[in-house]
Amino acid sequence: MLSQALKSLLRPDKRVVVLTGAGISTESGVPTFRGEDGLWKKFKPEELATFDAFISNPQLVWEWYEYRRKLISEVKPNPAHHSLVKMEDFFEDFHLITQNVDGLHQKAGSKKVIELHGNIKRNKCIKCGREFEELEFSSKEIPPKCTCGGMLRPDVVWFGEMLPAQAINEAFKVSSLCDIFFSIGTSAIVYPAAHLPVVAKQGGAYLVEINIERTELSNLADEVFLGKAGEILPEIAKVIREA
Ligand code: BV8
Ligand code: ZN
Repeated sequence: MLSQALKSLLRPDKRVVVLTGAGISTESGVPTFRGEDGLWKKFKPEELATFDAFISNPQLVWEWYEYRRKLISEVKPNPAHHSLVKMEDFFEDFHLITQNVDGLHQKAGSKKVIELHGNIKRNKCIKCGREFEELEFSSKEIPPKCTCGGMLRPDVVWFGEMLPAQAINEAFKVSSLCDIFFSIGTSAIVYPAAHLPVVAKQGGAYLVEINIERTELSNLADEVFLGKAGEILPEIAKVIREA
């Protein structure tokens, strides 16, 4: 099911970049942002995942993240995440960029992960910026307060907020230089992440998309695999092992 063109590129010396989105975690049981089982149907993520929503209703937004953190703490990586660990070991120059905040790539054993949108496990103070990995104290208040008195928020990138500069700069750099770019389980509509495959293509990369449906990116891709990441990636990892 892989084209000869892609098979001939799957060599250790090729520079590979992978971009993942919520679709790679669905088979672990994490609902996507926009699918029919999208998070919290009554709200659009764009309405809840914003600083304004948090300031106008900190309890609601904090509870939403607590609900998601609990859900994520109970799920485990799926074959798609594990295949990417094998690919990281196979290619000398491999970068994994994720839009996800669920930490499942790290849980699966991926060593180098560029987290564009932060990590749902981490919190930070909106006043002094101090970061708190897991909640180091069980404060009764919702949301909890920092030692400086400031309110804590999830350390994720909300809509309208800048992405961590180091992460997005590195992501653009490696995407512009790679030989193969895999866009996996993302609807490719959230910017600036959605621009990365375009930059890769402009840099001469072979663009591969893996998704259960076609997206805005499909027409630009050199190869589109329509199907589940948890089934397709192990196939690709198998071809690599036999290479
Ligand atoms: C920025 C963290 C500006 C939070 C996330 C108007 C007003 C304000 C901003 C904008 C605007 N118009 C445009 C923007 C920019 C905005 C944007 O792009 N909006 C979109 C909606 C148009 N972007 C931003 O605001 C970004 N910041 O631009 O800053 C700025 C500029 C200068 C100076 C100051 C500021 C910040 C974006 C980051 C937002 N945070 N997450 C949280 O998680 O709570 S984004 C959120 O969406 C998640 O990270 C998610 O990963 C991401 C992208 O969605 P996907 O991952 O693609 O998930 P989705 O559900 O959409 O798709 C899943 C896909 O998987 C589907 O295609 C499905 O078919 C597929 N799938 C399902 N199952 C499988 C599968 N594929 C394979 N196998 C399966 N089994
Ligand atoms: Zn503080």
